[in-house]
Amino acid sequence: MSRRRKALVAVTAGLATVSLGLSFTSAAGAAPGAKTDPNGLKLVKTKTSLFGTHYWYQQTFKGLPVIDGYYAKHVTKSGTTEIADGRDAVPADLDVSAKVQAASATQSANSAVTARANRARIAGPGKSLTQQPAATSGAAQLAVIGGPNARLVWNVTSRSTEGVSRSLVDAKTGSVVASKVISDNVDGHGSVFDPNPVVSEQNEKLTDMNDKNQDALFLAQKNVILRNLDGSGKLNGSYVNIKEAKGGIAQNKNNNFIYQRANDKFEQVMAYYHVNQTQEYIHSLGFTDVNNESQDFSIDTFAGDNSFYDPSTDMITMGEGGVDDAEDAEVIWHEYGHAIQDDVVPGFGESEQAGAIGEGWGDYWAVTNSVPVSKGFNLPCVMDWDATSYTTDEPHCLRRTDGTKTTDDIDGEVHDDGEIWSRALWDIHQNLGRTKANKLILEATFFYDPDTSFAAAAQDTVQAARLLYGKAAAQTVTDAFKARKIL
Ligand SMILES: [Ca+2]
Ligand SMILES: [Ca+2]
Ligand SMILES: [Ca+2]
Ligand SMILES: [Ca+2]
Ligand SMILES: [Zn+2]
Repeated sequence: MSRRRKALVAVTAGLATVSLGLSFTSAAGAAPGAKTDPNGLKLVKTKTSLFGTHYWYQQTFKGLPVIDGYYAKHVTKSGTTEIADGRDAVPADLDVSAKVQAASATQSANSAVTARANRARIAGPGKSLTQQPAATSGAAQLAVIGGPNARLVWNVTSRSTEGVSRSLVDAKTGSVVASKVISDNVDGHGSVFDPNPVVSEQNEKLTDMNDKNQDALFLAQKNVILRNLDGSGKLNGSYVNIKEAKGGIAQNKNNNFIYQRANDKFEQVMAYYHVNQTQEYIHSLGFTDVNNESQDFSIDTFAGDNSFYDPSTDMITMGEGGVDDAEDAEVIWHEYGHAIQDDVVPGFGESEQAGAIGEGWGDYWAVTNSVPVSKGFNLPCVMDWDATSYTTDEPHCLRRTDGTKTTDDIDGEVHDDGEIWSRALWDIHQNLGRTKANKLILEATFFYDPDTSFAAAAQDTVQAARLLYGKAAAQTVTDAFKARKIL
């Protein structure tokens, strides 16, 4: 967008007239030379400095904000007033009824942002062929551009791999007038358990001690880079948004989020890091539309020893009973597994067997995400650290993915029956390898019915294996489900 020069300044003392150095037209009829604040200005902020008070106004036109149109009044303690006038002239007859719908403007804006982000990657250093996620966006707002090309626009805020972008879409013609990155994605620093202290320290004797800091647990912490943060100084980014948290949301303007486990903010960092990791992994498999959004989390806000995904609010709540659930990445990944299925198959889990598939998949997703960092330690054991609070046998596991249940053992409880499903997935993982297994299982999920059965979902999985990797792989997958008496 081309902009004309801003900030013509008039200085007055006492009651002298404010002189505005540019011609200005607005429906509200503010005229040059007005003694008081011109109409069409909305006070947005008042700041106090050593010298005085600073009033910042947004220029408006027929109630809509004028993009980049500002007006500031600096009133010093000695009684002088200084005006910084950054208003743009808007023709009084400009029509402010949109011809283009908000949704279609949003779509155009997101396409422009996605295209630019992709060009930047190809041109940039260390070019990567990994497909990048498309831009997502918040609500579109009507606004006005002033100046020589005055027009009505939709102001669309989008999020992409480049960060947060602002696009202006002509509300009459639908063309994208301007689009720019207003805040880059940034890297932060954090400290986490990965996946949990029992596994990383290979120590089944560790205990919670009511969330106390302990040397052994401090040693289990690992310093990590927190990628894809939006730069707001909060744990908010492309794939994760810590929306609510006991004791308040972690904030640091330099994006440093280093805490010990007794600090509840540690769990916020855990959720951010491990969900970002798992989304980067999903993208590395080629998927660009698997819960490809900033997943909301509510951390340590449930006193019971349970965590849950609520499809009605699209929020994951992490409980703090026993070991704080978010101290174990496998609890985070299990819940995220539910969010994935709800995103890919709207309303997923309507039948008991679909519910069991959800639980089995969540356990499997926890385990497969642990594989790269677990050095082979008790891989099929689910939630090794969280389970120290409520199990006595070693290894401590909430459930396992290498059980021997078959459909003969169905008891109608989704977590119990989920072990039938997770074992089949784990066999596929063991026999075809992690990458192939996760690619075909994720692909198959897109074909599930919300009220699917073990057998129908197994058929979808066999079909995905056949199309991706051929007959032999399909046979391996079939065998895994046959061993569970699913097929
Ligand atoms: Ca904790
Ligand atoms: Ca717990
Ligand atoms: Ca606790
Ligand atoms: Ca584990
Ligand atoms: Zn679950």
